[in-house]
Amino acid sequence: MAVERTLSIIKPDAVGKNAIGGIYSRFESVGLRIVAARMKHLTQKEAEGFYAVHSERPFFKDLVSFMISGPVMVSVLEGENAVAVHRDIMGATNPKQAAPGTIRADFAESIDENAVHGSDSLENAKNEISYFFRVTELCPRTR
Ligand code: DGI
Repeated sequence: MAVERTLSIIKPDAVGKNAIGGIYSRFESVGLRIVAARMKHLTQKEAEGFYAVHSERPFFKDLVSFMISGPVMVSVLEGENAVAVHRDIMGATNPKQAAPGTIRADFAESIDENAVHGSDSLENAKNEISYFFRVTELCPRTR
């Protein structure tokens, strides 16, 4: 299996619940390494740009308002099969359908405020990482 990188966002609801450490523990417990991280309060333009693929969806406006309602923690996670491993531990988009023990089952209340984002393909991961980080800001582990 290849070593991959994926983009994680801990969304404003989870940051507001003081759950950054709890969610980072979930990443580390499955072997995902945090190789870049930044806390950020997204601007409306940044949130709209990040979710541009959903711009025609009925929930787009609410999604953008939610994403700018408080700071987020944006991170790059690295590990074997990182994109799929991260998606698995996040759980389903709707927390009510998320498997027990997943991040969304344990930290999220609703589909509108679902605690975390994770890239859904390697190609999207590359684009999403470069949306937030320069190559020189990534810190591969040396030990
Ligand atoms: O990759 P995901 O975050 O699991 O899901 P996605 O890329 O399909 O959608 C991005 C976000 O948009 C998702 O985390 C929550 C919101 N969303 C997606 N589908 C719906 C939705 N929000 C509402 N209210 N209703 C939806 O059907």
